[in-house]
Amino acid sequence: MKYGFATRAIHVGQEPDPLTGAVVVPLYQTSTYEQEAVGKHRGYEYSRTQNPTRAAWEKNLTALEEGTAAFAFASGMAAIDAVLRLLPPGSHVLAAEDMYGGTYRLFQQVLAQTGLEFQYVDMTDLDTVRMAVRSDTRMIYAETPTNPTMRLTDIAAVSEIAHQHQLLFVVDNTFMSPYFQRPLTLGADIVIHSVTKYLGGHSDLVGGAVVVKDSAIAEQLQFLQNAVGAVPSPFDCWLCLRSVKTLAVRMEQHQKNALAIAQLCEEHPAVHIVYYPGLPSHPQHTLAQRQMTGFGGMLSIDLGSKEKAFAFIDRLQIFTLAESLGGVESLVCYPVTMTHASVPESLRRRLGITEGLVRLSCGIEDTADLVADVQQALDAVA
Ligand code: P1T
Repeated sequence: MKYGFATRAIHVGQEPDPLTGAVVVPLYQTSTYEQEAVGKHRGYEYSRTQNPTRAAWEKNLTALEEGTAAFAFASGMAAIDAVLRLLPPGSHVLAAEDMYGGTYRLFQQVLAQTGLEFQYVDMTDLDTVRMAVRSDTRMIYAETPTNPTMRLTDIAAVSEIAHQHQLLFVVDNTFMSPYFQRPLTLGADIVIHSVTKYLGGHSDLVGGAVVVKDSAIAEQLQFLQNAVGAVPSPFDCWLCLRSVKTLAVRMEQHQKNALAIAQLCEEHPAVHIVYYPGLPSHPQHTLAQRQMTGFGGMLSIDLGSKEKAFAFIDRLQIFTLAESLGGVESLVCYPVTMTHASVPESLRRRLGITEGLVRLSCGIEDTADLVADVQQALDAVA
């Protein structure tokens, strides 16, 4: 790891094309490759299995997360599904109770039918995690910070618990991106991304990724990527290669905007609770400072009621009401009926996903404009 993050993002896997000197990785929009004779080819047979544009993107991702191999998928959900397929039927998985609603739905409504057993625990409580490990547990699965209430899992501490029991520890690093957090360097075995978010960064593609350290796991994932076939198109990989070059500068501006809005919300009488790990009032601010190099562009606020939440969303001018996050444009989302509709109401209530909760994905617009927009919308509901 000779170079810094931004240099790696711009150059690793993105060397000038040896054939023509093109400084941008060519888009190999092809499904198949000529073979000179049966079985005699240049390393590429079929684009589900290998594609040079995808290979460049995977090489880049490997360098950003400081892993040994990366695998691109057609969506974040496809990436998560591939990782869970590493486990034999009958495996017990300790999963965070606080996760993206789609992950919970995949675990409960799809994978639980295939012989995996999921137990949901409070990952912020290490004793709970320790006590929940069983003889048939094979994996610990967490998202940190969590979507949407920004709770943190102590990656180094949970890695230690996992490794004491020979379990795989998987971290969904979507919210921080590798720019602000690199779980593999803190002990995690597998990192997952919804590439749709900060890595893609422009709300114009859906993608996923898995990055690993261990070569045996890499081999299994490579097999699954080809055998199951949920791969991204060469064009989407090409868009990712383009997007990732600006990841470092984007993340800085996302964070600057989120911090300014979080500070405003903390002072504003209309806001009951602010969830942002960059605020000293966040219960895990010290852990955030220890394991992350920044706090990201996501925050959630609780306005106390559905009526106030709806009125606030309605008043916003720059933030667009939409699912997803991590794009250059600011988005607002209502988790109860949008991203977390698949989570049972009792669990939602316990996690703080209330009718008054609103999630903000702060884009990279001018800070003053976003702050003014949130201020006027809050003033209207105060
Ligand atoms: O949408 P997809 O690319 O398949 O990724 C799923 C996913 C995985 N992990 C996390 C932490 C996520 O937030 C998501 C997708 N989330 C949204 C669509 C959302 O608005 O929260």
